[in-house]
Amino acid sequence: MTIGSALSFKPAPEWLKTAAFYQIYPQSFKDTDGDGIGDINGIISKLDYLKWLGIDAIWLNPCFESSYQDAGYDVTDFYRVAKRYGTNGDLKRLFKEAHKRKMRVCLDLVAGHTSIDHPWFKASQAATRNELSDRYIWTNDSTVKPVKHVSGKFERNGTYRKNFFDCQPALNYGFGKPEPDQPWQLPVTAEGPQKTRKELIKIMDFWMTMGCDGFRVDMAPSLIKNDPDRVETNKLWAEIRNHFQQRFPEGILIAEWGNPARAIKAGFMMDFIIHLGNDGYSSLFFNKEGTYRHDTCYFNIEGNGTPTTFVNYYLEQLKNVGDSGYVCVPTANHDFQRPNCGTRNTEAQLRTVTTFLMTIPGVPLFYYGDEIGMKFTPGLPNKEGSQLTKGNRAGSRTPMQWDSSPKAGFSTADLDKFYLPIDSSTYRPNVESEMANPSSLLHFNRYLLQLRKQYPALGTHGAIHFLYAEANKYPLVYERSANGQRFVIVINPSGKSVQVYCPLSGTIKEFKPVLVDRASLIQVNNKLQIKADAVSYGIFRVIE
Ligand SMILES: [Ca+2]
Repeated sequence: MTIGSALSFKPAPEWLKTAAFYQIYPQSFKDTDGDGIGDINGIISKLDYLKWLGIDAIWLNPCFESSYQDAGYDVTDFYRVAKRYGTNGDLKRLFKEAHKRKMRVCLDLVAGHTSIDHPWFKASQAATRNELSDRYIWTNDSTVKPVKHVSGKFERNGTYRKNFFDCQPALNYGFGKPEPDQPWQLPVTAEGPQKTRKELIKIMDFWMTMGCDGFRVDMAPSLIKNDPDRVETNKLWAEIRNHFQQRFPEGILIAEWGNPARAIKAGFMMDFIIHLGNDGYSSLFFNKEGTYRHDTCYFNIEGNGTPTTFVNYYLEQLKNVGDSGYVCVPTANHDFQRPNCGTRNTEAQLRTVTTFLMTIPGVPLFYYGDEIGMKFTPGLPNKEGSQLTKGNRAGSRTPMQWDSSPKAGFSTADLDKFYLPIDSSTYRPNVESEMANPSSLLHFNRYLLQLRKQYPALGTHGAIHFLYAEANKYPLVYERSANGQRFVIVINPSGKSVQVYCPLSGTIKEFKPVLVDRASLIQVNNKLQIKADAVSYGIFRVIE
C-alpha cells in the first residue's frame, strides 16, 4: 500500500456527511465584557441562534495568545486562549455547551509558523545552540538570504525563513529535498524537524482531549519546504491522520489547501475550493470591489461572467475526491470578500448566491454574517495585518449585526472601541429583524439548509450533472439526484432575462417548484425549456 494514498485511511466520521458549517471570526462575533472585542462567552451566548439556523459545526479562527500582527495567525502560545477572548476554561465550556446542542467546534491550527514573539523563536535566535535552535529554519550565515528569508538583529549568525509576513517565521518540518550544498536545510527525518512534528501532535491532542472536535489547518500544504510532488508532506499528514483517528475517531481534519483532491490524498477529510491555487472560485464571485478585484465574475448583474472555469475545476475535484473526503465551497471567509460586495448588493442577488452554494455537492459553510447578507465594507484602515498588497481583508471582518440598535447588539463598548467599525449603512441587515420576518434572507438561507437535510439529492453526497453551463452564458442549470430523487436547479445572477434549451430525455410529469423566484421549466419534446428572469432562481423537484 502506498503511504499517503487515500485508501490507507479509515473513513471520515459519519457526522460530516450531513453537517452544515459556520465560520466564526471570534473578535467580531459577540462581545460580552464590553471591551469592543468578541469573546468565547459571546459565542456560547449565540449557540442557540446557530442551532436554530441549522448549523452542526463551527470553525473558529485562531483564538490563541498572539501578537496580532496577523489577527491571531501569529501565535505566541498554542496552549492558551488569548486573554481578550477569555480563558481555556471558557473554551472548554464552549465545547461542552456545543455538544449539549449536538453541535461541534473546530479550532484553527496555525501549523506552519508562529509569531516572532513566541518564546520558541526567542530561544531559537540565541547564539548558543539549544533545544529550540532547529525549531525554525535558519541559514548558517547572516549574509545568506534565499527567497522568503528575513535578516535582522539576531544573536545567531543566520537568516530565518518566513511563511507569510516577516513576523511569521516558519516552523522547521524539514525539507523534502534538501540541497546537498546547503547543510542548514535539514531533512524531515532530522531531530529538529521531528521534534517540531511531535509538538504539533501534542498541541492537537491537548485541545482534542479538552473536547475540541477537529481542526482547520492553516496553509496545510506548505509545512515541508522544497517538497516536489509533496511526497514528504503527504507522509507527514498521513502520520497525523492515523494518530488522530486512532485517538479521536469522531474528530475531523480540514485543510486550507485549495485543492481538495491533493488535500484528501494527504490525509485531510475536507478542503475548501476558494481563491487559492485556481481561478474557479474567484471567477464566480470576485468583482470590482473587495479584497481581490476582478473585472468580471459570473455572479454579477452585468451578466458578463462565465461559469465554466469553476464548473470544470469543481467537477474534476469531485471526481478525484470521490468518497474519500469532502469538498467545501464556502460563502466567504476572513481572507476575501463576502457575497454582498460592490454591485452584488441586493437581497435577490444574494439569494442566487446561496441557492447555488447550498444546492451543490459538498459540505455547506456560511461565513458569519453571510446568512443575513452583511456586506463587505471597503475603505477600512489596516487592522492587525488585514491589509495585503492586493487589498484589505478588514471589509469581511466587521462586527456581527445582531439587532437594529446603534451598536447592533455586538458590544456595549463605545463605538470607537469596536474591533472594526460596524457597517454604517442606514438599513444594515441584522439577525433580530430578519428572524422576525419569515420572508427575510435569513429565513431563506435557513430553509435552504433544511432542504439539504430533507432531500439527500440536494445534500452533500447527491450527484450533480450540469445541464446548461456554457461559457459566457446564463443561466446555470444543473440536476441533482440521489436514490431516484431528482431536482433541477436554475440560477440566473445576471440582470438579463434569458431563455435557453437543453437536451432532456425521458417523460417528466411535472417540475414541481420547491423554492422558486421567477424561473420556469417546461419539457418540449426531448428538450428542456428554461426561462429565467433577471436575477432569478429556482429549485424544482422532478416528478416522473
Ligand atoms: Ca470582549
